[in-house]
Amino acid sequence: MKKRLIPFLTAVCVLTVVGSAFAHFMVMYTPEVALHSGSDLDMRVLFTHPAEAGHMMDMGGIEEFYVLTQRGDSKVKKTDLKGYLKDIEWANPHAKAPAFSAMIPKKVVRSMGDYVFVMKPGHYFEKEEGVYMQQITKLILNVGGVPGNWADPVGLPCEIVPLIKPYGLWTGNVFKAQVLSEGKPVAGAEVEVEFMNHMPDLSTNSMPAEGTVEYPHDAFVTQTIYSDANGYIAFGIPKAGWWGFAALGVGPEKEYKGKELGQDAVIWVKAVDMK
Ligand SMILES: [Cu+2]
Repeated sequence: MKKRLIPFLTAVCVLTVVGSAFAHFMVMYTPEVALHSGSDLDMRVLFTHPAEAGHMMDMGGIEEFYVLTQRGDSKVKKTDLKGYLKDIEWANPHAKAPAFSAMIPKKVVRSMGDYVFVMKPGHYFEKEEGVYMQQITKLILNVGGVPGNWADPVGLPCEIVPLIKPYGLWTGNVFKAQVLSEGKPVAGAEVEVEFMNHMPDLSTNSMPAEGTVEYPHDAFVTQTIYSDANGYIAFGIPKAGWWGFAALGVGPEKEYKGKELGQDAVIWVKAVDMK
């Protein structure tokens, strides 16, 4: 779908392409993942199609939200963050849905090292396909440049574990990672990759109608890669900004309320241009 269509056409497109050309992505977002020093973190959690700002979905609440903090050889510290969640409505130009904000105070993000944020949403029912979806999502942030547990599996039902420092990516780097289900590599996992084409606006809790990338063809909107025999994926990052990776249906739970469940593993990374 071409971007910057007149609003009426865009609305029609959204109605016709939902569930086909664009991928659903849980988004856990804060503007910066490489921090010089500890500070308050303004976060948002929403369920959308990041390549096009129209469609929003109700994630069904949040079951788990926490951060694992670690640096050097120190012990991993787990901090529950559910108490910081606030209900909001995320309103894109053509759709809105319940979402969450969280102002995580500096006392949580104070010391140097890595911060692995984990968010497990509730269940979303995709009516068109008659299936439930649950995307367990990670976002990894660093304070002060001293590395920590970014390459360690969290131990989630399913997850994408980076093999390249996920908060220090240049444009053009290859993002390499391993897809795990219950700690074991998943061979041949289908992984969807999307660019955050409409940057979230934290002041209005919305994404702008205008994207930053023009797609020449629908095939470019959602990139698809497969994990190899040992569960590894590799993706050359072509543009600065935010990139989401979703390994589809790799989680161990396959059913919810008598219906098929797709349990996905999602990770978000940010790439920066060399200047
Ligand atoms: Cu969707």
